[in-house]
Amino acid sequence: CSSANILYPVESESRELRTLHGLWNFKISPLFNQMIGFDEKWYTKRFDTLGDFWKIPVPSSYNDISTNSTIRDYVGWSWYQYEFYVPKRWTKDQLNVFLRFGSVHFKSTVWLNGQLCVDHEGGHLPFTGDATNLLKYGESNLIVVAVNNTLTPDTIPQGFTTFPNNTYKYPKGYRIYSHDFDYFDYSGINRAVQIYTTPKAYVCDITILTSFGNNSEGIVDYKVDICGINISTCHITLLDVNRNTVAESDTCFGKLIIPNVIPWWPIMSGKKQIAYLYTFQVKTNNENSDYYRMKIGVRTLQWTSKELLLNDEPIYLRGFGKHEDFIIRGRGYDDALSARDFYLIKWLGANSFRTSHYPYAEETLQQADEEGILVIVESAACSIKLFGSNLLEFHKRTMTENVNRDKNHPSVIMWSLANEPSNHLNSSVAYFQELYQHVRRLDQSRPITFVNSQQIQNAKAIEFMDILTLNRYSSWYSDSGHLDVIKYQIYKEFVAFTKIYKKPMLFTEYGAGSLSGLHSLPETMWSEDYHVTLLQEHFKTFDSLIENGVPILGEMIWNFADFKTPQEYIRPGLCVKGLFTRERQPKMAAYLVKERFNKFLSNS
Ligand code: GCB
Repeated sequence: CSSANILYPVESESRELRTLHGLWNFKISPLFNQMIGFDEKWYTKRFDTLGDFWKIPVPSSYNDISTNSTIRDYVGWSWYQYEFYVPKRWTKDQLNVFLRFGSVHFKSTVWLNGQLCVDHEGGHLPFTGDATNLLKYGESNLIVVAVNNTLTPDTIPQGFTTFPNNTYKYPKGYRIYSHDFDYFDYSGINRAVQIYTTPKAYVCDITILTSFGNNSEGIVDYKVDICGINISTCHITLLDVNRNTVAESDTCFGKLIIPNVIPWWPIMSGKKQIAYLYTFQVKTNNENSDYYRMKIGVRTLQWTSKELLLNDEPIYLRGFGKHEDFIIRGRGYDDALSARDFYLIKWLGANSFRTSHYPYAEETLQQADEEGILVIVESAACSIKLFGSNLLEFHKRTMTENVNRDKNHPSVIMWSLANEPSNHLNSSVAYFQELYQHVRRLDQSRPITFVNSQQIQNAKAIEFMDILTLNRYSSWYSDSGHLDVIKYQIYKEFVAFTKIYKKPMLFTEYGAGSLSGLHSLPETMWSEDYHVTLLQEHFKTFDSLIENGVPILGEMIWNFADFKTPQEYIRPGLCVKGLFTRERQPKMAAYLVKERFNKFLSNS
């Protein structure tokens, strides 16, 4: 009953959409009886009849909702359950009903009324099941989701479970679970759960590629896939913001020409009209037509050995890495938080961010399209180090899902295959070469990279990428306290990388931790003053790289806001390298960055 149908669900005159949000029933399986839910068929039973259950909101991570540390730190099979009604007027011989999850971390199996509907592996990406024949129309329905957040050496990202033999130190059977990334691995149903209807023949995929012709024409090459029933004609209409038709066609595959096109430009590009979006409207040509609408921007993207060009103009990226992270809800998607973040991004004068270290919610990319913010979409492969063939297959599969999901966003300008993988081993070189080719086949229109932190002699797989990247914590993790070495070290490394590989390089991470309100003169580590001086020293470095014609593509600070980490003694529960606190209030460094980023606008 599963379906690859992944288009963002929308309402239209042919479709109804409902969210299944609220307080769901929640149970966890005991550590040493992990299969109990399957053995006892929890997917057929109401949890309130089984006892020992919690209430957990959806969407939200489950970890920080309750006061119970077992739930906070839970790794294994957890179970969610919800009851909902489906209207009588939905009749299954006339329409399809799909059940869609925006993201469940990590692995999930979904039952509807006791019957298997869909399963999926990989957090941060959506999946859909066909619920048409499983629902009870005009009656109450029971949905049960089993979620397992255990990461292994064969998953993206990787996790490791060991049972130490040392009974002197640990009780018998003690489990130690670890991973190499530093963010808290928030789990559960993190994004929207929706059911929606479509006619029997329905639009199930759209692919758009835009360019410019002569005489200010915009060109939209498109392909619309219809599923369910074989229909070969559609009516396509392209509307401007006033809902006036600017181009039309009667084929599902073709080209639209827009006279006097208004291009999509990123924010702060000095253009009067930024982020202009047209509406691409599809109507299937049959008796019971399906209608689907999607916003698109007309822009081009090219990359050379020196530059990244958007609409033929060089782009310099001013931004940061972020996290989907907030108090209580963890990685649970929240419109209020997302809106606040975009206000802060614009306040800073930034033009870009990287979805470190996993694909972000589709709603975030839609807002980036609307606001003209450029996005590097990163896969969830953070800190991978063992490169087996299972991992490669998994990685390829998630990249396919990711490109399919995000291919039409004008804001998405680059794919990042991974963050800080080991890439010096022969196995990793072959791995990234094959992965690059896979993604290149899926999308020819965007540059592909991974984010490198290795020294030049070890950064071997970076040679196959279109863009060079570098994460460096000069005067923080190395030469702590020595603010005077930053320019000396970073400048040299940039020149060396770009000379050898003859490709432009993006500085993807640098930064310092600071505790909001902690001051020290002269500056010392962890103070806001040190944070500011460290950034200033980097700014001087970037300015001289630009002045001397070294091909630097941009500067991205680590991190936009403080975020939660696992428990450890080197951090107070959070990575505090944020320009903003976790509550989204500015630290001193944010004012400095605002001043610098806004200068780029006055110079453009
Ligand atoms: C890095 C990682 C990032 C960490 C950061 C840090 O290199 O890419 O995920 O949060 O360092 O603060 O340690």
